Amino acid sequence: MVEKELGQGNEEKAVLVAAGEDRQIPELSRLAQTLGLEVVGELEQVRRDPVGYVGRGKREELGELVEATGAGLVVTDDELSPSQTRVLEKASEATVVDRTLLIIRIFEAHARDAASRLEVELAELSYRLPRVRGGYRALSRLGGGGVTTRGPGEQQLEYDRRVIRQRMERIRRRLGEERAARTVRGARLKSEGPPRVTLVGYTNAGKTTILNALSGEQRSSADRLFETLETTTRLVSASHGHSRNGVAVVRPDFVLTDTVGFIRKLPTQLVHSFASTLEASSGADVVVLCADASSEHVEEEIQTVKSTLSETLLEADGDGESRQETILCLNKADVVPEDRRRALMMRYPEAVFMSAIRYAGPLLDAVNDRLARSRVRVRLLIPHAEHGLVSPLYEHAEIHERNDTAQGIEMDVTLAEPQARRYAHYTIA
Ligand SMILES: Nc1nc2c(ncn2[C@@H]2O[C@H](COP(=O)(O)OP(=O)(O)OP(=O)(O)O)[C@@H](O)[C@H]2O)c(=O)[nH]1
Ligand SMILES: [Mg+2]
Repeated sequence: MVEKELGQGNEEKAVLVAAGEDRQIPELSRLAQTLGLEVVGELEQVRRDPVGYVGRGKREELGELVEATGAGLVVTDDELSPSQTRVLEKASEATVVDRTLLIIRIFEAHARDAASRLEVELAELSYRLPRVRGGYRALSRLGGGGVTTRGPGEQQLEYDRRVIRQRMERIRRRLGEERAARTVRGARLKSEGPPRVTLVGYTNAGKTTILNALSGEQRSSADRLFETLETTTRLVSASHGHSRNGVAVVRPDFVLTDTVGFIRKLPTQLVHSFASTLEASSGADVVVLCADASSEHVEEEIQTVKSTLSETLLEADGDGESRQETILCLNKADVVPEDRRRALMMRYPEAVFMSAIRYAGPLLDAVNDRLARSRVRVRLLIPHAEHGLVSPLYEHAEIHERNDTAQGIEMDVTLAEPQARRYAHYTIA
């Protein structure tokens, strides 16, 4: 049997199949729709079947449903083994696309910059590698065409696998170089820059909308899953803020980073696509965990984000800067019914409730509070050789006194605690 590619012929109609206690047909349906598929049927089963994902009886039912609806695609809520895929394709006589391939295709469609495209390609290749059989069309992209027209002999398959591995190796190298460059830029920001705030959260929670609201940017936000596939950093300056009760508040500027959204059952092949998201959150002074308060599964979504972050942050750089603040931001309050809203406020008493499309001020206040709460007054002695460290202080700190001495520039300043930590080397009694 020859595998077909997504989105051909009548392959815009899909039947969804979800098995297992943790199945979520509505989310799978949104994923499918994000890719432009029309969902024409749904089938669920409590238990996953090792042979064909769903049991024999359900598979027969699936075949009938596919025939009745004219669907060309079957989309499953979990990643399948190659043999499960074959069993399901045989039973349904349709192309089977599992959750992993579906998400990879969405990432592919939404990747905008060169790095995200490489990350997605790497994900697709590692998904494909154990599934290579004769006649897989996607290979033609690698070998400049023609690869798939040859026979599916063992030698050919070995050749295909080798081509894939070589390509993966080259992509990994390229991404490694970019990562190194990012680290250098990051280190500079870290020592000199204003405090860093990072937005993380489930896909579609409203992160980009929040970035736009706070920074006056116009990044693309849309009611699609995985709209953002790259991290963006913007300066939020005090002038965008608002004074409380007309009293001018001394506030440091901060840089705000928008990141790639998470999802439950995240395909492991896509870890590279989250590298910069994870770097941005491990390096942040304040992490804002955004959640869609109107989602029926908001608790689980918050938990998914927390556990994905903590699993990966455990391995993050141990430079001792672990005093990270987290703010939970429950967004889309405008579409949350009153009783649900009260329940969530009880459940998350510390959370900031707001609607980013109406007014993101409450979050700005919370961030500024965290940053201001920790403002400290210190005396610094900055050697003349490092006078470049002085000018950031004029931008982000309150200067009480400055004396240029023989040893260096002596300064008495008040600044945000995260920033003070960066100047710890230069503190004097
Ligand atoms: N009703 C309502 N909709 C909102 C609010 N904030 C964002 N949205 C909508 O939610 C959808 C997703 O918003 P995005 O800002 O793209 O979400 P995101 O977290 O960046 O999503 P990804 O980039 O896909 O991870 C868009 O249609 C927004 O207009 C809000 O406060 N209220
Ligand atoms: Mg976004």
